[in-house]
Amino acid sequence: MLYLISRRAPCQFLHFHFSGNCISSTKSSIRRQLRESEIRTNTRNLVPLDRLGLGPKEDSDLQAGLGSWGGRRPRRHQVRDGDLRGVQAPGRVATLQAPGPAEGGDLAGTRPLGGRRPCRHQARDWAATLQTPGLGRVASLQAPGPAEGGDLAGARPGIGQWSWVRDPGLVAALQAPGPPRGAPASCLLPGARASPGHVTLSPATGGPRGAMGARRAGAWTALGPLLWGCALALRGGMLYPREGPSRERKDLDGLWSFRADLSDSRRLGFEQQWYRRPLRESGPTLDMPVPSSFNDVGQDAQLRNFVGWVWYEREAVLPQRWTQDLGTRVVLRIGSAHYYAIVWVNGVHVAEHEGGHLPFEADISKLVQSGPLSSCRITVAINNTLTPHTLPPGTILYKTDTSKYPKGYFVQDINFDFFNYAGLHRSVILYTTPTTYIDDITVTTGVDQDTGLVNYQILTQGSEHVRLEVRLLDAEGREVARGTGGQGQLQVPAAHLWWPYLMHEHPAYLYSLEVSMTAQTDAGPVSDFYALPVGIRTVAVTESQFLINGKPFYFHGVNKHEDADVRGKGFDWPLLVKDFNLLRWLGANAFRTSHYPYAEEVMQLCDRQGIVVIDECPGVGIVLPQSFGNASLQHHLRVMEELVRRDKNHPAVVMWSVANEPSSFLKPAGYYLKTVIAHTKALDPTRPVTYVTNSNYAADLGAPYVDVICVNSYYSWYHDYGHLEVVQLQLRTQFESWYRTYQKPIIQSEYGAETIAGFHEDPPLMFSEEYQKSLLEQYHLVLDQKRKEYVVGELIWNFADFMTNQSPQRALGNKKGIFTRQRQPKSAAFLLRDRYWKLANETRYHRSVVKSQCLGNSPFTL
Ligand code: GCB
Repeated sequence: MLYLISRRAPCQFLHFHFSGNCISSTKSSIRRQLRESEIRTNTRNLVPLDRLGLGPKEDSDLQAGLGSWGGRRPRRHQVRDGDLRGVQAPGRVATLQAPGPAEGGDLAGTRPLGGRRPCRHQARDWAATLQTPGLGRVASLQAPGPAEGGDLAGARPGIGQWSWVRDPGLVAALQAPGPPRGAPASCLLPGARASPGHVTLSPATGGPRGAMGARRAGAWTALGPLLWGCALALRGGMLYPREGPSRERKDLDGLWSFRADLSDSRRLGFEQQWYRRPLRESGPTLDMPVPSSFNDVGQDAQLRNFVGWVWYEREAVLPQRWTQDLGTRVVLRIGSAHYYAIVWVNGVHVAEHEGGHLPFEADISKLVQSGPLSSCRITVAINNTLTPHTLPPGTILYKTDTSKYPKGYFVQDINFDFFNYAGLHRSVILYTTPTTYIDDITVTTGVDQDTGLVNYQILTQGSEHVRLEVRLLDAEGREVARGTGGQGQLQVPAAHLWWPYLMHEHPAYLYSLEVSMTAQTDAGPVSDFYALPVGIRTVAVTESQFLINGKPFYFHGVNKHEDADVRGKGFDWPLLVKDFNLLRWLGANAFRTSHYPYAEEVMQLCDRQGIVVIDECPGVGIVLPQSFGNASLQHHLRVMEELVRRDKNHPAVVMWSVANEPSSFLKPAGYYLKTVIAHTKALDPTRPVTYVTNSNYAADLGAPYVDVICVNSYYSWYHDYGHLEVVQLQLRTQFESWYRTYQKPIIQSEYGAETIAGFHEDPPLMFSEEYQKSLLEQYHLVLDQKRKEYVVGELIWNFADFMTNQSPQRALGNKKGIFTRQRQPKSAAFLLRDRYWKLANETRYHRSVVKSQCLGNSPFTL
């Protein structure tokens, strides 16, 4: 149910750097690089992926990205330009893509749709919701007048007609027919105003800096029920496995058997069906820790750089009840397998999943309950090959010059700047639920005066006849509200809001939503129980501010990586706790999950400590034209669905980022980014959406669709090397150009300098600790001016040094960390620490309260 149209910026200059080989580039050199890459990607793909349909898709994909859509019929997402686009979402919403160019028309007046020219498709009895990109919110619209026809052919046949409006840059969500869930056919949020391409909260509505406007809060009360009702429903939930009265959990962390398929074809494992018997019977195996990347634990360069299929296997002993009680559902959950995974249990194929960084599951009850065995053998084959259509994309380069390379030689080429670690990166878990169970919970929150509003929607599986009860408990375990049924709104008088770290005396206040389900089934009564942490907070964006709970929020934080010695991207509790202690020491209140979703445990800690998150999907390195085609787009939409499904209930997540540094100046990028952003907004109408750009403001084709402009720049590093004196001028120009063009808040989402810890040079020279500090200081001078206007955040690149591919530009990885890879501070960490605590003192909400929220001594005093 989305409709978005761009205001295109004229293409003038291009500023661009490829991650990893970062250089600023002229337009022609970019074209040359792209041409070369194109030639490279036309080579044959890695054979084993063909088998999975991961190999190169039809040429039409590229065509599709460039405007004509051919060949393959998309599975769920119709992404044809020139047509309405429908997404089958059970009982809920569908996505409409507007054809052709925008016709304009302001969103004037208070009457929804008033003053605007409705076009082709109108509907009579459809409730429509209108997403305001500047707000990350929704207002409800009632379709005007009599229907003029226009079926949504193909999308939801027979259901009815659709209403949409042409508003540049506006996202409209259409609700399936039937009574809108308790929501009044209201108008735009009071005080919202619209300009082509952008709808913003006027100061009068948002309240003066600092005050929660009563009218806006009132709108929340009215719109709350609609808000959660209009999010796209995803098939199947992905609740984090928690133990409880009705659920057990068994972690399969530890040593697994491991074997890389070193055969030339990389197919040996499939040809010999290694999943049918214990892996050790197929040949020599290694002990492999899980969670961990496989790359750095051995002494073998071949394994470190291996591309293709690796095989993991582990026996799991199951409690007797799991295998004998047919009322128990046993689920296998893999937290992250990079990149493509196939899973067998006792030799039976149970799951297949594309993409790292996100969990997937298989119900294995039947398998484990069908025989006498009390154990099961879990086999996981993982392929780390990246193609132009994976996320992140990559290319297999075949080196065919036999005077230089052995026969069949190939390497994995990537356009992103971190090592392509692979393996079982997060825990593999077995857990149980009853066979009738709570499948998913969606919570959105609002605030009306001092009353907290908790809107919930619960999905169950297994029986139509369930009874649901919800209780909201405060941090002391006292019940503060209760409700019944699959959806509703809980009202919490004098609510404790969830505040970011350092913004409030008691940051990160969490309630617990306790959901109880009971059902009468043929086998007798069944009950399930799930407790979800809930933070009550609002997020909004104006023309120049990012508001949390109606107060201006300034992101002073970091970009991170999941990266450490030996374990690579493997999840590790001590590392996680150390990183959070460092963040608090630093006075950081935010980070971006550059450049992929982090472990669920990381997000939980952010909720608990008040660290605000810009949640980024693995859309990094999308630079080749092929990667903007149909196949890539479909996959990207699916990844966003998985990400939103996983992280939607985290109060710490305040914005989605759909990509990092895509070639947003390429022609197909506008449509591609527009579609991914619109889809993300449909999935979650409560949060702003962005992507991170390094394109020139005048060339970027996706910027019209984002709520917040996130810009990366490396002045005096990737160009004007060593010339710190130009940083201020260039940075000021950057901010002013972007703001003049878009009037949206801006985050400096990356800046930094490579620094080898212990290198000292004064006057500063590149790579010395002094140079990193001086460069940061130059940035800070401009940030201090612009944060008084419209810059709403600064995120240093990077929190810690991290591993990359080998290249002449990288001395054992990327060294832009303010901490080393072993988490020891460089001089810049102290500089940043002074700054962040100073910023915290300036921007915190409750001025009267002075409390150190840091673990050690802190300068957080009045
Ligand atoms: C960037 C990328 C990041 C790189 C960084 C660098 O713009 O977003 O992935 O690591 O630059 O250090 O070059």
